[in-house]
Parts: sequence; C-alpha cells; structure tokens
Amino acid sequence: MGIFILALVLGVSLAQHDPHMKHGRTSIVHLFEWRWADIADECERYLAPNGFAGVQISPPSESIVLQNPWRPWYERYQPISYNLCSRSGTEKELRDMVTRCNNVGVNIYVDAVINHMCGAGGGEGKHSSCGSYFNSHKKDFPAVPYSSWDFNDGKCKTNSGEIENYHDIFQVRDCRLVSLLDLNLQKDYVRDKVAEYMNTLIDMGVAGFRVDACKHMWPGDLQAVSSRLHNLNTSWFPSNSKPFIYQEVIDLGGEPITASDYTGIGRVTEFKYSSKLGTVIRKWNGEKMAYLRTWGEGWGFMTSGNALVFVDNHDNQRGHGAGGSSVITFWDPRIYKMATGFMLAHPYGVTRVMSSFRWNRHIVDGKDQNDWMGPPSYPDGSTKPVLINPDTTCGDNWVCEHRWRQIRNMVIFRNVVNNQPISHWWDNGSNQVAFGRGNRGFIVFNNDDRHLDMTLNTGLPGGTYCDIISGQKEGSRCSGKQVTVDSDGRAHFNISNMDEDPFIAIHVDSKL
Ligand code: LAG
Ligand code: CA
Repeated sequence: MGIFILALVLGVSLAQHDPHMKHGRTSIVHLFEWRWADIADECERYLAPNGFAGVQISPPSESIVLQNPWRPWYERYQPISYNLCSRSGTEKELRDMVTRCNNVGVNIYVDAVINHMCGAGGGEGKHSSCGSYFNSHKKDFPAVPYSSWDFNDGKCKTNSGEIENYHDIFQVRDCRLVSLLDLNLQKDYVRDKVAEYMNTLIDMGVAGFRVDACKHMWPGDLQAVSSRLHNLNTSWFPSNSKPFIYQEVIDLGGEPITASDYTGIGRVTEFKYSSKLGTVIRKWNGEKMAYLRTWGEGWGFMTSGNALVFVDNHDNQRGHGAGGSSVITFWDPRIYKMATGFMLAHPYGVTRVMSSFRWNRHIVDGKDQNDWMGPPSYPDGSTKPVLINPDTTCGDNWVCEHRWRQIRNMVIFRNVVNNQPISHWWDNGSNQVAFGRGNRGFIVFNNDDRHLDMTLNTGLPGGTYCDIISGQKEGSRCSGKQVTVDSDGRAHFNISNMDEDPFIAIHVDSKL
C-alpha cells in the first residue's frame, strides 16, 4: 500500500516495470534472429526446464529486405508495415510460439520498432518480408497505411534532416536516425496505429516489449502509446496485468537526454552496466573487482527497480549503438562467463542473457568490416534452423550462450537466491571477490593473476555442495568440484588463476 501511494505521488506506473515472470524465474534470454519455430521448441525442451523466465524475440513486424549488403541482421530495424511475417516466420508460427512458450510458463517480450520505418533510400516496390508495396521516396507505406503526413520531416530543423547533434534534444527526437524515416508520434493517428500493432501482440499473449530507439521518441508520446495498450491476455496472466515495458535508451552520461526521463513509463536498459562491467572484468583504467562492492546505484546507475541489465546486446557486441570496446562478448568466452556469472549472482536489475550467432568478424582499425552480417542462412536468404548437438550445445554458427553450462546454471542460481540481499561480501582489495545471497547461495571469483586460497564465511547451512560452474549436482554426486561448508557456514575455496573458469558458485539446491 505504501509503495502504491508513493508511486501515485511520483506519477510512476510501477505496473509497467513488472516483467510478470512465472514460477520464481528471473532472467530473459534474447534469442537474436531465431526462427519462431525454433523458439517454440526451445521453450519446451530447454528454457522452461532450466528456469528461464522469458525470451526477447527479434522484431516480428514486416521489414525491408536488403540485398546490398546481403540480408544484414539490421534489415529488421526497418519496418515496412505491422504485418507479422518476418525473417523469423509467419504470423501462424508466431502465434504458435507465443502459445507454446506461455503454456510452459516462458514469457515472450517483443522488440517493437516504432520510432521509424525504413531508410529514406530504401526504394520502391516489394522488397519486404511479406511482399507489401512501399515507396520510401514518397514516404508511402500503404500496408499500414502511413503517408508523408505521418512523418516528422516538417519538425526537424537540421539541414540534412538527420540527427546531427546529440546535445539538441529536439533533433534527437524529431530528425532522422541514420536516415530512417521518422514517425510523427505527436499524431493520434500514428499513436493509434502503433498501439494497434502492439495490442495485436498483447492479445496473442506476449508479456511485454523491448521498445527500440526510445531516446529518439518524446517520453510524452511513449506515454500516450502506453496508455492505449490492453491488459495482458488472461489465459496466461492475472487480470489487470499491464504489459512489461523496457525502453532502449543509450545513456552513458554526457548527453542532455537521460535514462531517468523514461523511468516513469517503464524500465530502461542500463548501458552503463554493460560498459562498466566490461571495464572492470578486463581490468582496464585501474578498475578491479573489489570495487564491485558498491555495484549498482553506487556506480551512478539508475534505481534497480527501473533497470534492465545485460553484459552485451545485439548492437554493442558488434560495435553498433554505443558502449565501446570494453563490452565483453562470446568472442572472449572465459571472461564472458565470469561477467555473466557476476551479473546473474548480483541482485541489481532485471537480467537479460544474450544468445548470439557467430559471423566472420574482421576487425580493421578497431572497426568490424562484417558487423552487418545476418544470421546463419541458406543461399536464398532464409534463416537456418538452430541445430542442437548431441552434447546440448548448438551448431551451424548458433552460439547459444544460454546453453553454456556455466551460464545456464547461473540462471538457475539467480532463481534460487531470488529476493535475498547480498551478504558476507569479501574481497582481497584486488580482483578476488566473494559474496552470498542471504543464506541461499554463495559465489567466489578469482580474476587475479595468482592463486586464491581462502576460508570464507558463506552463510550457508553446513554440508557438501556441488560447484555449479565446473559441473553440477547429478543425483547423489557432483560432476565438478565439491565444496564443504562446516556447521558455522565456513568453507575453504581453492581457485587457480589457470582454471578453465576461475570462479565457483554453490546454492542450497546444489547441496548433496
Ligand atoms: C536501435 N536501437 O535504438 C537498434 O538497437 C539498432 O540495432 C538499430 O540500428 C537502430 N536502433 C534503429 O532501429 C540498426 C543498425 C543500423 C542500421 C539500422 C537500420 O545498427 O546500422 O542502419 O538498424 O537498419 C542501416 C545502415 C545505415 C543506413 C540505414 C538506413 O547501417 O547506414 O542509413 O540502415 O538505410
Ligand atoms: Ca523520432
């Protein structure tokens, strides 16, 4: 009740900050560019059994189809209409996926591209994923329909029509982002069309949205769209549930538009988290893991209840968007597992795990020449199914970070310690740190160039626990390392800096 009144006073709609996760699950996985049919299978065979709360899917709206370069991943950030056939599949397959994932308690969060349509130079014809006609020169998108009246060009005051200066909040909202035709969300007509699209998905059963490019939309316009949204489908969600909204706002500091301009509408992506965690784990700029003691608001991040956090995302893992070279990705697997392990062990924010495809990375002078490359595809441009190897990893250049044992087991760890505060923090003043989550779990990292050999107070009940990083509990034995906690909660930890993964995690469900 107290919180509710506070929320009213602050004008905050806390409802849209709630991801509506089921069965005590806590993490979202971004299955970047996966086909709907594969996601449906993955919900049933892997995500639900391993405690994943939800999936962020690639944009389901009809997009441009680009041939130069050949079928880049980013064509899906250039909508042609709100028809629901995309590179990931048909509307029927989308609907089937939403139903099947919901039926096993895995939520679907849709990447909604509503700031713009395709690029101004997108052309004319039917080079679109459902075959709808459009003419970018005339700003004509009859399949919505939008016409030239529905775009912002009159309002944009730059000579080029492009965003030229990020210190001018009017340009950032009313001019074109990388030439993309900018929708006029001041108009009720545009707001209605966008809300109609999102409501179709809500009625289908999705749990919420990752809203693309929010820095480029006025918070008031987003609020107007949000207020038009239906409640979630009561086949799977309690009545009066509002869709979860997490807004992509790249705020690394130094610009007049900040993440806090948007926290009244829903959660916001905390990009500082991704960039700073990379800096710390890489030990750049004199950073060390010991400083993570105050991780979260103490580092100037937004309030935990407003934040959506990630180690890397589909943009900054390939040098798009912003965040810089510190961002850690699957290309550096050893530190990637550690960074993801830290994120999932730490209580701050709603966590999103990245699941990528591999591409022919080719970095020249710090820039990846192949940052455009699309998902694993056949010569005709259609996306390949996700191949599952006998050892449960993925093939055909699907990376499936979420299936790496260390990451999957830390997703489970986060569920087991949900709502518990940080306890028993220890560090060596350098890059060896440890902390517990109440009396439910404990994790120890050794990111120094020397051995860790310490007895620590874990706060856990006495017993023998299986380390969930080097292995896990399998029946009545551990497939990896074993940790003995004495009756006072103390345990001895030995972590070589040469270990495959220099960290250990245990929780009450990994006790023998
Ligand atoms: C986002 N967040 O705010 C997405 O996370 C990001 O992936 C999107 O950019 C961006 N906003 C717009 O939705 C991506 C690529 C861009 C690409 C754009 C449109 O990062 O590189 O632009 O999608 O496909 C590409 C070209 C541009 C060109 C533009 C229009 O790179 O040079 O001007 O297309 O033709
Ligand atoms: Ca805009």
